[in-house]
Amino acid sequence: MTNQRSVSRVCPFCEATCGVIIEVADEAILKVRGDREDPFSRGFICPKVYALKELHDDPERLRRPLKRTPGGWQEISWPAAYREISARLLAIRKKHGPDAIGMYAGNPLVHDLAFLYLPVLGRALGSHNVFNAGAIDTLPREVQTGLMFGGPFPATIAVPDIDRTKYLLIVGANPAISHGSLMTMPDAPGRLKNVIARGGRVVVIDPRRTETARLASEHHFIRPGTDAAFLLAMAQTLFEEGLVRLGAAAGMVNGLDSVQHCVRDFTPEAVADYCGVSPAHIRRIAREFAAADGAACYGRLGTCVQKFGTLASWGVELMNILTGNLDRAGGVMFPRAAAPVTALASTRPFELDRSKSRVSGQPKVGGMNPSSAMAEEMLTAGDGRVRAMILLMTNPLRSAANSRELEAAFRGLECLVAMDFYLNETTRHADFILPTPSPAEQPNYEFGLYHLSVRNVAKWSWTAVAPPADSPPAWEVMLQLGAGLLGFEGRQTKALDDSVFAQLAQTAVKNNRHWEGLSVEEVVSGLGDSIGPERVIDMLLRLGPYGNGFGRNPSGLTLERVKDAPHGIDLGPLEPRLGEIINTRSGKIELAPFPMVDDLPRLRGHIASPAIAEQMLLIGRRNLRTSNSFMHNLPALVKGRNPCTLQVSPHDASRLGIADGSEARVTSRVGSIVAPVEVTADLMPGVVSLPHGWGHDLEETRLSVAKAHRGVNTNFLTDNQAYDAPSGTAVLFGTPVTVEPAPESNAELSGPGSRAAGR
Ligand SMILES: Nc1nc2c(c(=O)[nH]1)N[C@H]1C(S)=C(S)[C@@H](COP(=O)(O)OP(=O)(O)OC[C@H]3O[C@@H](n4cnc5c(=O)[nH]c(N)nc54)[C@H](O)[C@@H]3O)O[C@H]1N2
Ligand SMILES: Nc1nc2c(c(=O)[nH]1)N[C@H]1C(S)=C(S)[C@@H](COP(=O)(O)OP(=O)(O)OC[C@H]3O[C@@H](n4cnc5c(=O)[nH]c(N)nc54)[C@H](O)[C@@H]3O)O[C@H]1N2
Ligand code: SF4
Ligand SMILES: [Mo]
Repeated sequence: MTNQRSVSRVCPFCEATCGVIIEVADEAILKVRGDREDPFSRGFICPKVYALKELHDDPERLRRPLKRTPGGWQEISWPAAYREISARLLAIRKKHGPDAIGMYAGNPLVHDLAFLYLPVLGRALGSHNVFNAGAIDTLPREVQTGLMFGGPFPATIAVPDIDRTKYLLIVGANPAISHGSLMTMPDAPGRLKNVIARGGRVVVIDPRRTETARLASEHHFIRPGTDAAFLLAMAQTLFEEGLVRLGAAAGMVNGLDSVQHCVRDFTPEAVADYCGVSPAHIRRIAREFAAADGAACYGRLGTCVQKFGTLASWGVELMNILTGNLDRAGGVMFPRAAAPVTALASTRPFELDRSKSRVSGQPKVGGMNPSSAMAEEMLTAGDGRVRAMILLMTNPLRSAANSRELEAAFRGLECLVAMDFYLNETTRHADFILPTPSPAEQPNYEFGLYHLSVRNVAKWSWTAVAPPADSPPAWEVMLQLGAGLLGFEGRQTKALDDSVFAQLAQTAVKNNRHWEGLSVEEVVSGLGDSIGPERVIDMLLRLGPYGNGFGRNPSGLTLERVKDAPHGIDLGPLEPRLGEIINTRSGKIELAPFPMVDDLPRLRGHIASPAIAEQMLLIGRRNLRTSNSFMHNLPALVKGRNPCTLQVSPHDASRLGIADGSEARVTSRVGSIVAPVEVTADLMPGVVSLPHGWGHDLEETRLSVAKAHRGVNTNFLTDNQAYDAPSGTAVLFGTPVTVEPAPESNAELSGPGSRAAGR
């Protein structure tokens, strides 16, 4: 008898949290469709959603642990894997100390409940060599909001109130394709169109005329890496023209005079040539922004993974604060998460680390080294050298800057443990690959993203199909790896989890501000016999602002109540709550923190340097149908035209003598690759664009579909020594390159790694 059912959940493949219905018969996924009854997404989905089925069905997805042996890969049992891994790691730690084992977690972990167990594993590891994946993504924003509001991230991120705004200024983000980031909103294209439909404006600032730009009221090209100057020139205009109004932030800020002083020389005229945006446009956009009845400035990767990521993020925030749009309907607002994960975080105000990374002195944040320091920390001898790594759902040999150097570094490790379900470019170096179930086989609650959503919502994701009987979820694997490092290898998961939970409950009760008289014992006994992250989420929901307060508010939320609403619960539009957010030492929003002020001379130096304007700059590009590097083995998502092309403007193409459809060699300080050329007027002259996550040409991987759609790896070009000074974030956008025609014969000389030659 077939057991047919419809399972409701949230799609885990980007930050939009679209509701989906998965049609299942027995343990087969028949179909995935948008959930029209989801109050937040109302049926919207994008093509990536099919990866729920395709990933599940992929015959090359690993289902059992693999161990490297002299005779090749060998399947082993989970208990054997835990036992052998703990023996190997403990031996390395005994000989070389705790810093000899590093750890690095990638993007998909954010969408897995196991993310809650990352600090647990981190503590068991006790190493200074934890590497920060934020340093190829969100870190400048984390540092900027941390310094201004006091943290913790992500609770201090104010998101555009997109459903009410009258003016949305998008600087360096492409939500029509990415579907939003640090801004959770299903149906980004629809919401953008609605801003215009209600008489508002959407203005896009981007070196590429993007899919978002096409939906917008207006688009301006900008030279990569110059946004900080552009945004500070708008702030200067606000001061000069008497347009500064603090609104809800009045009386809650420090340093307004300092900001005025800092931006005085960033006049629109002084920065226009540098940015490639005319002074008239800069002034007009600043005036319109200030005059709008609700305006929101939003920046994402284009203002983060660039030369001045922290300053550009500061500029974005200043625009919102100086025009009174912080904490205002139609401006930018702080979501109120039903399960506030920040209850588990430190309440100490955010500070930048004083120590730097061991080898090249890159900035550390939150005790973590930036991902760009990974290779050198493995390759450079001395105390604290990394000799073993634990990777959690990441493919740094395709996603991190200067991935060719990482290749050598990973090859030289004494032990590599990768929790991953593909044998790919990175995991091929592993000694143990630990595949956790496919997303459809696991429950989920997007606790992190609901801190960033444009409406307050709560939704449980149900398991669609049962995982194989002996296939532990990622949180259990992490718990067992941690136990192994503490010498508790072989202990029962429940016993381990109870002691972890007791600690989490202690922190949560200590941080609790909602409910009087709550005790740890009450929390622990109130959650009965449950286990794992579900128990943690249940605690957070009960303790949270809509919670039942462990009986103090009987009609409030519990996990059971959330589960009882299969399509999700809408908790209403964003509401003002600035007073609850500020967590700085001064109790005020710090408008001019010293790390920003101290970085201004670097920006002024860049503006004054004449050579800058001559450089050809490489930026990235995202693909609607795949996410980062791990969906390229799914036939439905990679069929059709090759998206991995080098986009070049017609002006540059004719100047350089490269034709559409030909091949070009692109060379940076660290590497050189050959890529097919697409000539398009969508690119600003002086800028070329190549997507990331490709370059699947290595024999040893088990990715036969991806190999047939290999593309080239742009991170052979990005430079791990180029980073944003305050945060240590890699410059992935704005890499100086030379571009030249690639004669067929030259291209054939290229070595492994998508016809790329190291230099
Ligand atoms: N040049 C350039 N580089 C970039 C970017 C850019 O724009 N330009 N973007 C950067 C950004 S923002 C990010 S977030 C990073 C992303 O880079 P990564 O964090 O490395 O993410 P992915 O490339 O998607 O690799 C995810 C890995 O996790 C595995 N995986 C996926 N889902 C699961 C799962 O459910 N369980 C298990 N066990 N394994 C899973 C996949 O097999 C894959 O190996 O790339 C960064 N790199
Ligand atoms: N379909 C799809 N969706 C995704 C992903 C994916 O791989 N595919 N990845 C997910 C992840 S991990 C993330 S972090 C988000 C990212 O979400 P977004 O940041 O919205 O995505 P990007 O496409 O990287 O957009 C960055 C934009 O900045 C522009 N840009 C580059 N350099 C500069 C600059 O110096 N200044 C300015 N002003 N603009 C610049 C680029 O042209 C690009 O349009 O997307 C997520 N969603
Ligand atoms: S936009 Fe696409 S990838 Fe993102 S959650 Fe929705 S369906 Fe999934
Ligand atoms: Mo990302």
